[in-house]
Amino acid sequence: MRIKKDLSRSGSQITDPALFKQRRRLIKAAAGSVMAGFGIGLAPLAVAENSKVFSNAAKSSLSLDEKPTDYEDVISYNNFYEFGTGKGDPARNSKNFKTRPWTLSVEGEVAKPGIIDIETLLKTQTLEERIYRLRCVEAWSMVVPWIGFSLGNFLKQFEPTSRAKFIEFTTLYDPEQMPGQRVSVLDWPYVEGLRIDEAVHPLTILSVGLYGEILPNQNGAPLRLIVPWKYGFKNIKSIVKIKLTEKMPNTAWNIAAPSEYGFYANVNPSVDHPRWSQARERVIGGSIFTPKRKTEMFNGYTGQVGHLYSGMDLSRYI
Ligand SMILES: Nc1nc2c(c(=O)[nH]1)N[C@H]1C(S)=C(S)[C@@H](COP(=O)(O)O)O[C@H]1N2
Ligand SMILES: [Mo]
Repeated sequence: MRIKKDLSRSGSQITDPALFKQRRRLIKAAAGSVMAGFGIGLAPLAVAENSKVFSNAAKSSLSLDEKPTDYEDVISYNNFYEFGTGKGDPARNSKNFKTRPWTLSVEGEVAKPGIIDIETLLKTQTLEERIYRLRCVEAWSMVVPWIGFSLGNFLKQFEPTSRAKFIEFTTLYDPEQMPGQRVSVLDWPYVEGLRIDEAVHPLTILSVGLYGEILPNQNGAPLRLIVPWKYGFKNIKSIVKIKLTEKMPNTAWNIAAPSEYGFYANVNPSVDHPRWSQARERVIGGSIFTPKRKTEMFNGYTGQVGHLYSGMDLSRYI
């Protein structure tokens, strides 16, 4: 169920530091209630106006009914090569990353291209909480309560043309702020892409927050993609440009290692990465005794997205 909200009143600005500790406690409490299955989502987080907390995000029916990974793990175990290749680097090196002012350009095969300010975007989109598993191609996974909005709904206002077959996303290029971009581990800026039917699927969201708060820098502030049936690298962070295209766009990891990373990158336990198995995944936040879990086809969404790939050989179109 979707609930209409007035985002102009309960919007999302900057946290009063005094609220920070209280917010952390509330976040923990909210996580507990999700675990207990009360389904009250983030309702307890309505702490104040002008806080960094999204008190207005209704829990989506598309959410997994699962206990999220601990907040501390979600914000300290990251892949964001712009801030370093170690899992702890993004949290350490993105502290001063400036996410305001920030604009998103929507261009290419659209009748009405536009540049939209992040604050306008936050005020005009219907935000929801979606608990989704993020499954990294490195064979680990975590469950995150994302805050976001439907990419398909968002795109409508730009009026995609009939030639729009694909969509290309681009991360900010700013080596001054992003030390990783001074090293040529990837061909910067990070780019990603989806087929248009994947992009407008109701499961696909642009995320602006997690655990009820504004997206931490290391998780891709202020705006990142979440496509829950695909490997983590599709979920491009800190997006500044969305371009609708006729041709299949390049993707950062496909450019870097075409034999290892294809365009589709659907979670698929039966297709190994050339250097390791994808059959099982390590659960982030577990102890060394926590058994790995079985990887699910399409990360568990076969019923919702399997039809998008009917007739395609998924061992070839990786
Ligand atoms: N711009 C950019 N986006 C990125 C990455 C990156 O290095 N740069 N890493 C990807 C990978 S490999 C994963 S697994 C996810 C990790 O998201 P998280 O840190 O929020 O868990 O972000 C993806 N998005
Ligand atoms: Mo990843």
